Amino acid sequence: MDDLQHKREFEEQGFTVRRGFFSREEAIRTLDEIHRVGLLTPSPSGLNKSQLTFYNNNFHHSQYIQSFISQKKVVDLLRDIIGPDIWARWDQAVAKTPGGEEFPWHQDNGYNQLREEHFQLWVALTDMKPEHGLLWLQPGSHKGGVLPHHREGNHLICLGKPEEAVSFEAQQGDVILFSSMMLHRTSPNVSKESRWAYVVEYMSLEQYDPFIDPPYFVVAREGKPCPEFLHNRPGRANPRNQAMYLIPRLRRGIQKRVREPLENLRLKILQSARRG
Ligand SMILES: O=C(O)CCC(=O)C(=O)O
Repeated sequence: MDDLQHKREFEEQGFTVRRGFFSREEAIRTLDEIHRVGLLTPSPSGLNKSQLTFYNNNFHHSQYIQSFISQKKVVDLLRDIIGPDIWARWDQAVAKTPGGEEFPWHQDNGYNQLREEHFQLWVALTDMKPEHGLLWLQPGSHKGGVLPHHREGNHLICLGKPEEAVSFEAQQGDVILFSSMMLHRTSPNVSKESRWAYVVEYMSLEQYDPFIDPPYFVVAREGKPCPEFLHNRPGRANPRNQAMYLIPRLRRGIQKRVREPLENLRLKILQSARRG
């Protein structure tokens, strides 16, 4: 398939598959780096569950990962679909060790509360056969907007049972680029080996995310790698973006400027009352 066909496939199906996009060596080196960063900067994720562990925001702590996610072949793949100017809002490595449960059907917009589509680069860091837990996608489901989800424990589950879903066996280094609106799940790991995926979430520099704190990692400008951190939130100059997130921004402002200081004051008063 040529680049145009991959672009069409993405538009129609909501995903495109690139086998052998990274070499086994690159996948192994990246997994080593994720272990290193995870040990240095442990930050437990709210999504963790028994044998399922998420390691978030690795690129903030690793120059190797910054280069990995902004290298030329990645930018070439992304720019046909996202456009020439790109930033990375988030990344996560997902470890599913033996006995790891299903990660149920959801859209990533259900979790992050963003209203627009962004773009998920999913990388197999280990080989994935059915027994390790596969990635399942519902082709075309990115076209229906953000669907209702309900909460079960710390996970969200999309209502409705996808029909005609497809699963992907993968080898280390295979890549699937999919829409954040795509309905997807991963199946349980019933093998004796750990399964690792790495997901980077990209947006156009014109797109806005009111929920992520600075600095913001720019991946490409004018279709070329341009790794750098910015302090100013991408897309903030556009009044449409500001208007779209008016209520969540107000809520966040109240949380940061009123609720958190009040809670800190309450804790200080409690501590000094206990001491005195
Ligand atoms: O288990 C995985 O590989 C991916 C989990 C997932 O679906 C997600 O992070 O959105």
